[in-house]
Amino acid sequence: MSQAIEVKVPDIGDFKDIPVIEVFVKVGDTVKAEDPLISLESDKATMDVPAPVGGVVKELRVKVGDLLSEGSLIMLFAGSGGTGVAAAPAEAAKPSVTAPPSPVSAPGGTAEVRIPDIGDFKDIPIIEIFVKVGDTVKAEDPLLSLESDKATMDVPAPLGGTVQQILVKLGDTVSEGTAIMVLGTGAASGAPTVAASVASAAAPAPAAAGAAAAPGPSSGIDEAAFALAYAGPAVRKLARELGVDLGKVTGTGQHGRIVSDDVQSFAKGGGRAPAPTSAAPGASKSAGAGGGGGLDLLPWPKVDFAKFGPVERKDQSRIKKISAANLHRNWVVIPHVTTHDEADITDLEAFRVQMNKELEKSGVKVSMLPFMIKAAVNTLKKFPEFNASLDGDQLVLKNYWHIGFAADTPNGLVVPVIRDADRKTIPEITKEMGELAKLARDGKLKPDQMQGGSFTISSLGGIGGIYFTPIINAPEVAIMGVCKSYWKQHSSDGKTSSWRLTLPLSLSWDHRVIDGAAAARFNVHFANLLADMRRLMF
Ligand code: CAO
Repeated sequence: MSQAIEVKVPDIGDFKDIPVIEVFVKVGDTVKAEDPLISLESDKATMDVPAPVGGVVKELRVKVGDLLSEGSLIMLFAGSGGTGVAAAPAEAAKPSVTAPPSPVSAPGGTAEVRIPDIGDFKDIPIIEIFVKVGDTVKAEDPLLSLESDKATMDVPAPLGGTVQQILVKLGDTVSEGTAIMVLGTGAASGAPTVAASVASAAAPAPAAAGAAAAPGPSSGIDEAAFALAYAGPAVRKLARELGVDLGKVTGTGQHGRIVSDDVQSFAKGGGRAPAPTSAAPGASKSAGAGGGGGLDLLPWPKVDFAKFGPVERKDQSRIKKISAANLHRNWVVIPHVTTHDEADITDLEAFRVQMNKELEKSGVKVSMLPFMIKAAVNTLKKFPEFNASLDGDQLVLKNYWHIGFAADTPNGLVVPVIRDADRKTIPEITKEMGELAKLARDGKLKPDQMQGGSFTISSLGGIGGIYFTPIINAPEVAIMGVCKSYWKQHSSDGKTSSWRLTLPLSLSWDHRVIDGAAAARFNVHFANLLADMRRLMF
């Protein structure tokens, strides 16, 4: 016959009098070993206390709001193991700890830092370790970076402390729960006593191409929002099981914490994460039959190319893989239309050459692109729906003018952003562009240098071509593509003509937001500005 087991709060370091914020079980419930029983939350961390062994809950000794410390009795438990031994459950179970969103340091002790919930990603290689033994880190400081073929994720410190041990090395592959470091977390950091497994919310960093981080491989869940949601490990697990996108759930717990009831109500209300749209070529099923939602494509042709001649295989670069996923999504989701036009830049080119002579000593060499950025800002002010993003049925009109520019790098395409281009002079934009383009080529652009763009210019002017169809950099709604200027004979009356330096323009726009007439007007205004920059003053 089984005997009652006292389940007590295990060793939780220096945490004392911590309020119970959630009780996951009730009397009569059958639980398995490691199932979460209660959740505690201090101002420093949230801890789920798991069942030390499987069994049936006989008596609950705590309720929400009670203050507990190590050794406090939580519940009486009829163990299912049949040994009759009141094992020392408190020793067996380690709480799993999630740092709350506020960047705070933990009290004394040490904590083992584990890879947090990173969605469906598994066996992800470590591409960078930002700290070394002895370093002091604050909560949220990045500890290391992981890179899957879908996204790059920085794993931040869940709490402040000193790095005592690094348990992994570059190239190691890790998954959720892998122990990566031991942090000394305060005065008592010399003594490695607490082995709380610390699982913080990772913030997957949008890695490239100026677009949002790629979603997880198959869940249809916004992994970045999921990782950042304010919820403990048990609630995260429940959300995974129910397919709920935590980022969309409103927390009703203390400080907006998401509790299991929130997840359950969300799921009951039909709030499952939407099924993922296929990013793989031709991988979609025939959802089209259900009402036109899917692409209903033929399977992607599988060809043994070696049958036809020698071949080599080469992995796509990280940036290429990320931009491919983003470009594919943008192309498939956004109804693109491209309107072509041309600008007479004869006078502007003469002015640019003149200015470069004058600026020679300063080392600044201005290309055509900064003028286009200024012209774009002015045009966007006149046509605000181009400086916008769609959010459901609403258009978000931006009162800032952050202009992205596509930069070609040895590893692929990235889109650095010139923030507040409206407030910068042409030489300032030139300088910043040069710095950002260099960082891009060296692979050193930081995510925030590629974020926040409200409109993008893609210039192939230094290379060639006449017209092309740039793909919109979602969630923006338009992109200006320009190619190489060339001399072309123009006539304004059909009788006389002159040779003019002509810049080909290709404006792609989202037809859900913009109409053809507006796009044509946008191009005309933009071209008129380039033809005579004095118009910027009007
Ligand atoms: N017509 C004619 N010449 C042009 C021109 C144009 N529209 N635009 C630039 N040039 C000239 C420049 O004046 C410069 O000439 P000099 O060397 O004689 O001074 C030369 O071409 C090289 O310019 P640049 O490319 O270094 O400078 P930029 O400011 O025009 O562009 C950058 C900077 C980073 C945008 C560019 O280097 C780049 O990466 N472009 C590619 C963008 C891209 O790949 N887009 C495609 C996206 S879709 O896949």
